[in-house]
Amino acid sequence: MPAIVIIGAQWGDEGKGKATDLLGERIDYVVKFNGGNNAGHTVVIGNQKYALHLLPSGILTPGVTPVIGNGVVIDIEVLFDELDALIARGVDVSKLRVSANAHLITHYHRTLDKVTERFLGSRSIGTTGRGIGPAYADKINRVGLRVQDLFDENILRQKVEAALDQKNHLLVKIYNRRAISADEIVDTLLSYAERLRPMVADTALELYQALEDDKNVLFEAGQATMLDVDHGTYPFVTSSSATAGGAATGSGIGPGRISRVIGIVKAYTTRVGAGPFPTELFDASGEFLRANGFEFGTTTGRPRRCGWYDAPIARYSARINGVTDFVLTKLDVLTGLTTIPVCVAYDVNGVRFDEMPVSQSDFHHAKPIYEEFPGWSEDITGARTFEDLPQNAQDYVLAVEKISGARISVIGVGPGRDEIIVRH
Ligand code: 2SA
Ligand code: GDP
Ligand code: MG
Repeated sequence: MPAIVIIGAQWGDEGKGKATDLLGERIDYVVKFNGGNNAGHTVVIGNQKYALHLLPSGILTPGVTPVIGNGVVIDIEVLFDELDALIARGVDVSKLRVSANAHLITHYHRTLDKVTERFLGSRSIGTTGRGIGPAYADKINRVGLRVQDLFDENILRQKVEAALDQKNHLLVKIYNRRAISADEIVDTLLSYAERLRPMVADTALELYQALEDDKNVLFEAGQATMLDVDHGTYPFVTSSSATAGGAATGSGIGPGRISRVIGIVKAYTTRVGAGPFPTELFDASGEFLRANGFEFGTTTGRPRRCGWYDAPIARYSARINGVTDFVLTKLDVLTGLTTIPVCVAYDVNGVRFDEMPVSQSDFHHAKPIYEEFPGWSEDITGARTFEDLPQNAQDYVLAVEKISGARISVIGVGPGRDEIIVRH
């Protein structure tokens, strides 16, 4: 039975949480496979708003088994806080499974994230400051700590000491900070072990068995294609695999199991943090999108940079991820605009690019080539079929679909759970 992957097709915050929630009732397992508490998924259910960071948003659907896969980096304190907040609101979190192979974010990762960003100055990435990059760097450097290390104090101490050796040198000598004590880190981590123990599992095996038993497994990406460490706008990316391929490596299932890849794409574009963004707006239109779309970071509260829809990015995402269906979110945010520009290609120093340029310097210099579509002023939040939309909104969706590389199966017309149009 199918493994379905949900990915962000732009720079994140496309509304992935809502798409997961939409599929939730048919799903047995929801797996987070990359990133950590840098993610922010907002889900609105009735008059309740939930902001999830480390937990997959499927945790809100009764009966679903949420899984944190090996590809995730876990800040255990944040995990417990998030679980406690959900428990206080009556959400059943007892089924959560956490991979024994997932890596840990500690105090020194958070510290390094912040001091490195400060040190980079004008070249900083604009990270969320949650320790994500340093934790993945340790993983790749083979000095990371894993969930399973919490259950062997000797090993844990050796690993923490090895990891701190170099870091303390850096912190003290280069960044002029105090050294971090291994004992402090070990004691804190050990204090989490007993609460975590019953959740820890061989999640790759459990997911294999679930798929063998014809269960429906949904993989929920954090961040997005353009923030993927391999396929995004490097170095202005996060440090994990946010594309569909990451679902396999970040969870331990075979890639052949994946039968559907759902790309979530906003009807315009946003980005938080630094890096190139060809359709970015610096005028009243950008303010209009930010205010109407409430474009502020779910995790950090930072205002998001806003711009028009970028079709070459959608096509790139469709190709890199093997997108089978797009969910086009936030169409309602465009209501009230007289004309809506859509970027159909780029001009790079006089040369037309129909596809994302492979050279980052070309992408930094890319100027959008726009086609304009007439807008609409009718409130569309009550539309539940495609035909309920005003003609201009229908035409906008069809035009965007034609140039984006996959069919648009669902349209978001408001933040609420039922504010959607299902086409296919
Ligand atoms: P990091 O912290 O190392 O992952 O930052 C590296 C870059 O990745 C971007 N990034 C994000 N972009 C959009 N949304 C994210 N999640 C939160 C949200 C962000 C927030 O849902 O709103 O609250 O600010 C997210 N996480 C990481 C980040 O901006 C850097 O450009
Ligand atoms: P994620 O990171 O992709 O999960 O997205 P975020 O939750 O960070 O940001 C998406 C925001 O858009 C959330 O506040 C959602 O409630 C909201 N949202 C999702 N779909 C729609 C939609 O169709 N219309 C409107 N107006 N808001 C939406
Ligand atoms: Mg988000």
